[in-house]
Amino acid sequence: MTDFFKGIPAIKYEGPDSDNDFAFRHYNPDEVVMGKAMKDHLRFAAAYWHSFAWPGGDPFGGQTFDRPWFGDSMDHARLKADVAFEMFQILGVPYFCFHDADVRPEGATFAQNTANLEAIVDYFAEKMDATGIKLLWGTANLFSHKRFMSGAATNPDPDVFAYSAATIKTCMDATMKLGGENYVLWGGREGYETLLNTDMGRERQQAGRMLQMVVDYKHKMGFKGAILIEPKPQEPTKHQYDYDVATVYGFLKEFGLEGEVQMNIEQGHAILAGHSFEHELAMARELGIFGSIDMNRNDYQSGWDTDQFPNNVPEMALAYYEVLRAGGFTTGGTNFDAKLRRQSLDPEDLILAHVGGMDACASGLKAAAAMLEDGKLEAARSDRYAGWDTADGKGLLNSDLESIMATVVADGTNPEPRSGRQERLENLVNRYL
Ligand code: XUL
Ligand code: CO
Repeated sequence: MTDFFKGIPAIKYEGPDSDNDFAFRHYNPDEVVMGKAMKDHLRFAAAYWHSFAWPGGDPFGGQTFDRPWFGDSMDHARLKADVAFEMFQILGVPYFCFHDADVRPEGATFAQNTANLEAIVDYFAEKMDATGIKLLWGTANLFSHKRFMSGAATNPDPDVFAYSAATIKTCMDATMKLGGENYVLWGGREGYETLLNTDMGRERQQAGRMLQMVVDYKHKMGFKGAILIEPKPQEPTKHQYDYDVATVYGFLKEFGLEGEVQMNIEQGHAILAGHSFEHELAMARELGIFGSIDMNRNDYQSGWDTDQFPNNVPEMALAYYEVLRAGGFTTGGTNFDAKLRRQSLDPEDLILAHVGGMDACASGLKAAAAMLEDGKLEAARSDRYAGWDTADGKGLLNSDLESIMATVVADGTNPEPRSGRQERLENLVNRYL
């Protein structure tokens, strides 16, 4: 045991009336919601990078956090792992997620990086065995080091493509070894800063080819988890190729990968793309590529990716409504891709941020389940489209313009506008919150 979280107890469910800050009011892991325990619906994961690797900097100032594991040695990396697993246990999160660069020191060579990663993977394996905590997903950080400044797969320099491919292989191996349930690709620098120096056609081909190689290797190694792409429209690059769910779907189709790759959808990225979170989730569901979520909250004024812990229950209810409509998670889960504010210095801030986020997710889930079980919202939706379920409605889509016109003329078709009932439905949704 380290003493980092000294004095902080394991967090337990105490119900909505509790006035204990270190307790769940809504997240009751074994409580059954729509026939399934809450913990199995939500499948919470803590993100290594924000909680343990981020020093608290912003564009105007550097490190604010003073953590005993900040340093470049393997000893630091092991201490970081010790503290991370202590946090996972205090919170009772069943999963975690990591990038290679979060968990191992940066070596002078590729071989050193690989050796460092393998050593930490062995260390994780012991801790996972001892605690029962599992890996939701692993990923490669192909964006922080300066070698990736002009992209990873999309780099103009083929050596960077090669270095990136090799790094992805080591991270897929690590994920497989730890029994990870998914492997994520977020194209942090797969985009461009200016078209003046960018060969967009070539870069897209490179990105598509890299993804095909990832899928080929997944099958070769017998990885049973899902390959997930995490869309984001901009930041760090001005324009990123994986802009949003619909854009990525077009990309997958082009490279023949639509049956192979699903989406990891992040709240903040949806907002940056000018969408709501529920729009992105619904789009993925309709396209059959829903996978997992990165749960956080984006500031609506700042225009950049603030990665705050989630606390907006009404929005989360609509998000989990779409997750439930998609049939819930299979390999995916709710990963807190969220970081403290840089003034939140204390160990207890880290715990309470997650406690609040987990509680808000649980409230959102319960409201979403109630909406779905009640069925009023779905009944209103079906009613709105009822005409399409009639024989005439169904026949229309198999018809042609000439026959349709003949029918419109013969029947004297003259459609009457009907209310969309938006306010009524908004009022209905608020009743479940
Ligand atoms: C960045 C982001 C990443 C991915 C994993 O905005 O969300 O942390 O989740 O690379
Ligand atoms: Co993310």
